[in-house]
Amino acid sequence: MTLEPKTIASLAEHLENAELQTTDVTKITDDHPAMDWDDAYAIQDAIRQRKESRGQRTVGLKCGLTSHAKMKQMGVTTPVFGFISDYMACPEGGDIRMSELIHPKVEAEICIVTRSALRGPGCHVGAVLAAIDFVLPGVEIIDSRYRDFKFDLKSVIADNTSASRFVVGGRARHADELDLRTLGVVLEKNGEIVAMAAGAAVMGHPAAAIAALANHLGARGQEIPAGTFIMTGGVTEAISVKAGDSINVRFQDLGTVGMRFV
Ligand code: 0L1
Ligand code: MG
Repeated sequence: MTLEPKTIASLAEHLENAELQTTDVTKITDDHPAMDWDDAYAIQDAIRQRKESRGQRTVGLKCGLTSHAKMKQMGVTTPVFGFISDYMACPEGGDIRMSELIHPKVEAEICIVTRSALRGPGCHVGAVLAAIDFVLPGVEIIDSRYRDFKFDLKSVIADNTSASRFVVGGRARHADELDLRTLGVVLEKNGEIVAMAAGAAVMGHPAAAIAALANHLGARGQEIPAGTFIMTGGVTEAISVKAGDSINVRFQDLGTVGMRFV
């Protein structure tokens, strides 16, 4: 780590204020170019502690930048990991208020809930499949606090990987009823298809994203506990939305997840 604890705390406050006040900021590595990966995750952890100390519960984990389409869109080659809080959950088929967001984009994501704990190093797709309780379809609404989504990986990790809102819906299924690699996803905006992909777009298999998360946490002496809700990352590139837009995502064998931006 290169940053002092007080700098980590003040960057966490700076980024969380940007989220809560719906204002964009410039990427934090501009002022802290020597910041390393541990600093970035320490700032994210400090944001999580700030939320939890106000009574907001952490209700899941997220993998980001896990598909080639997303990596290409953002010009990166490494996945990132974050957390989601209770207030980020929005009802399926409901309205999402643009006034609470800066410049949201939507991502269609295959989500899972674990039945048993997963711990790296050495976690792999087989171990993940054995640990999945059920699979459900979701949409993540990302909203980078950085102006025009201009950031580098360390800045975006510190900003809790742009986590903002999420919607789950459709029909939960057991993993052994599905082939997560060939599971098709069609994303519609205002009734028109704007993106489509299959589960394999996510690191070859969505379970590989969860294995990467377990290995990331394992390197930090942590695990994915049993009963954890995890979003495996957008299968396609992220799609910008504005007030008045309706999003509907059709997941093969899992049903549909929809929402409207108002
Ligand atoms: O969930 C994601 O893939 C987002 C990761 C952060 C980068 C972004 O804001 O696009
Ligand atoms: Mg995402």
